[in-house]
Amino acid sequence: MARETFYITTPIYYVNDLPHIGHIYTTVVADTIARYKRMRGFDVRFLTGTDEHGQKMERSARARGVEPKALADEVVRRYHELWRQLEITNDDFIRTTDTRHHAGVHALIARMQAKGDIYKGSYEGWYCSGCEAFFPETQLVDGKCPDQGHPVELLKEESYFFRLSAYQEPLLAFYREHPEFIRPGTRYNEVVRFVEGGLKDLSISRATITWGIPWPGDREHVVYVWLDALTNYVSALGFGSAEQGLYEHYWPAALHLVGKDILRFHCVYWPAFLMSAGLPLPRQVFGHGWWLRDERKMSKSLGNVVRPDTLLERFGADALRYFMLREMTFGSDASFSDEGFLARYNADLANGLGNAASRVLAMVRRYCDGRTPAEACDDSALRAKAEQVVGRWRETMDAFEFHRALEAVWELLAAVDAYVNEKAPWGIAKAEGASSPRLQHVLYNCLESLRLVAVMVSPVMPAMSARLLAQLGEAADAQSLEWGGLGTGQALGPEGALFPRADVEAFFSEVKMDENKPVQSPAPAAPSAPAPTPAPAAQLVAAEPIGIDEFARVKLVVGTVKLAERVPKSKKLIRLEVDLGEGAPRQIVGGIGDRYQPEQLVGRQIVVVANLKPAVLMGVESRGMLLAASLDGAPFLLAPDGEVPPGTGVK
Ligand code: ME8
Repeated sequence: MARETFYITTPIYYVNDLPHIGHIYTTVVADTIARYKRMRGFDVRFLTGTDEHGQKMERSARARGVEPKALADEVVRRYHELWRQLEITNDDFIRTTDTRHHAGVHALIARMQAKGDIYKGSYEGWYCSGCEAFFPETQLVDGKCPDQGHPVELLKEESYFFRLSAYQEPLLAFYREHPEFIRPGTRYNEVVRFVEGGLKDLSISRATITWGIPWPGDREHVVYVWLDALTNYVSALGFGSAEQGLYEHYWPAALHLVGKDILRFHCVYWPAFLMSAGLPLPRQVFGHGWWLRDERKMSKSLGNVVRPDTLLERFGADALRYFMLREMTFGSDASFSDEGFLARYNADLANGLGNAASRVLAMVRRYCDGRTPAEACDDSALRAKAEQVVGRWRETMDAFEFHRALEAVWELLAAVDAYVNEKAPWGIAKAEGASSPRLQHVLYNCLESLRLVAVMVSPVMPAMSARLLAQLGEAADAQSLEWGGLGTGQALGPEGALFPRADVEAFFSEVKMDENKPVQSPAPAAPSAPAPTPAPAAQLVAAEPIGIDEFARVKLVVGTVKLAERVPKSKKLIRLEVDLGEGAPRQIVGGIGDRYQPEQLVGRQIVVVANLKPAVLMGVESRGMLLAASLDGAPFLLAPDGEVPPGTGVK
């Protein structure tokens, strides 16, 4: 029998700036659902990608002096890298600059034209380039865009229009017949109210920008970026091309996963376009909440985003994925903070999961010679608890209640702990010897519970799940959720802490150092003339120009490193004693220990900011800062081109 298909998509992300935690969130949730559905036997297709056209992109590229496509290529490279690090299992990655996508957009427009839904007119009104959306004057809030408070500008241009007004009633009828189309329920009500309020025809072309898909048959216009972008969901399946097999197999989508900021585009415009084109509508749009910082949505335009690099680098993809799914009630807003992350990391992962696993595994090594007990045991309260948790996990995963699914799994971990305390295997070993069947049964029950935990967390923490399964001697992709699946008498795999405890103090002092570095934004160098060699992963510093006087206030000097040693308990920090020609050497702490060994530094000349206010880093005072080029977070020390006396000025 053919397996049921499950086509899941994320929004395609703008490439005017680097990805942040919000983009990661949607993509990680989509990946978790895709992995879960695959586990449940669905024929899954998972799409993500990038939205590369439009006014915002055209302007961002212009401001950096580069071509939009070059900026897009650079940011897309970062997206690919990030999705690889986060173990995202997308089957395809669509870019709206792909030729296959253009074909899909033209095919959709042709169908809408054939239906008589497109006409030419003149648009006059307000446009928000932050949201790439038109707003009637009555909707503006304090003269700004009502959705996100971006500035708006008055547009007056010739435009093609889509008869959106004709779809008000069909849309309302569709929502009534398919209440599951919009989730969660509160968002369903918002959308219905919005449509009941009346729909105006929608401008779907732009004549004053050029960075877009040319309007079919009219070179003066490009396609409005949202009509362009939404079509990705079908163009990625080959809609509009000669090869439509994937489209026929997977469309309509089972789930468009989006943030609540773009619900209207997905629940009003997109179904109306599809109705006009005579194509089936997606089965569900889920609008999740926002990660907030200081009570405001984190967004590139607001400049308050959390970039994932530090957390990912220090704690790995699994920890970040876990935090996001456990902390946010899917559908509601939540606050993102490093403190919150570290607290959960230590409590749930290092302590809860890590300790339970290492405690049980250590006993099996000790009492069972490092092999799973030879005999399974059926009758225990732990088995009843595990089966109840598996049931709840399935129900809550099916309902996309990830935090509750994880809560259930952690209940099982707590039950394992309580069971160990109650049964006291060490007591049994003492009284009855290590070969006691009772001892073997108790340990089997604990191991089997851990195996179920590993399988249940696999959609969220794939790498950790594989590691724990390997430690239990199981295949890394074992998936059975039936009690008793653990092999008997099999050798345990390699030891090792699943999540080493985080030193919160060390983390914050190192992060503070990183924050002193300038914020970088992507921009390929060499604007127009082709460079003979490609510019290195070029990132221009987005900074305000300063005068020479301001620069002169920074005292840069050359110093010779006399001593270098690691700061205890820190991965990155190295304490240096540097001769700056002042008599006594200066103590400077640098975050360069990832790339340099202390012994490589002694005798070397470096460049130092000599008049920086002293700072204390992990308890060590630093009286200056060394300079290094930073490539993807890795430091490359700066030095003069030939040896100069210590204290020589740099200008
Ligand atoms: O809107 N919290 O792209 P975009 C949670 N190109 N999720 C967030 C978030 C936050 N603070 N900020 C962003 C676009 N997101 C269009 C989409 S689709 C045809 C075109 C996530 O780069 C969330 O999924 O602005 C949101 O919908 C998406 O990023 C917006 O990304």
